[in-house]
Amino acid sequence: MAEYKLIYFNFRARAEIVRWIFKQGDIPFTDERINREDWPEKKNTIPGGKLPVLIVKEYTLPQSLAIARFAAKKAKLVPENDLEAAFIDALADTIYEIMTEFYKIRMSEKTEEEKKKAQKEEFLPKFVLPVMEKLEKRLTGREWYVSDNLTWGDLALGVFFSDLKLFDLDNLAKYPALKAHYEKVTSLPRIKEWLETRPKTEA
Ligand SMILES: N[C@@H](CCC(=O)N[C@@H](CS)C(=O)NCC(=O)O)C(=O)O
Repeated sequence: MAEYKLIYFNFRARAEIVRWIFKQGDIPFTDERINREDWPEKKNTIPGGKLPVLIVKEYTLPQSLAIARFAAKKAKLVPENDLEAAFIDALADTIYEIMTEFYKIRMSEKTEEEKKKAQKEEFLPKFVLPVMEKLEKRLTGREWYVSDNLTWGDLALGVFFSDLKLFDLDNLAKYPALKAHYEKVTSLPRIKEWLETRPKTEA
């Protein structure tokens, strides 16, 4: 039996980064996906009542980014340099904040038309595009996001940009360095295989 069990809903959302890290690290894990209808009962059994959680031995670890960081250490995808490691944490927090803004719009009471308008006129210009401009500069002339090696920061970017169509941005054509980086990350054999075989879900 795998040493780790990731429990989440049948979505990519807050758990997908952990799945990419385990896959890239070639670390076996159980990818348990809870059906929405089973959640009210299951919720009572999860300390904190939120997903994802990672089951490690008798412990239940909450919070997607804490889980990602733990998995990345196991997968040797955290740089030894503390400052570089902190820059990856900052990147992960930035992506997390962007996604939180996106979910705020998606879960709001607005009509679908109003949501699309808010995405296009507020969310993209305020939260996404400035970050993409900065990342484009950062990645120009660089192999990876920090250090000379692949880290979980690169995987976090890969996960984020693989879902651009959620924001109605369908490609990275205007960002050549981001595009090249994305292609490199998604061509890593284990990530490529995961992208080809993972469950197809709406988000
Ligand atoms: N900060 C937490 C957020 C966890 C969270 O809000 N999870 C949502 C799904 S994305 C959830 O469990 N919702 C079901 C509920 O609250 O009953 C994390 O990143 O793990």
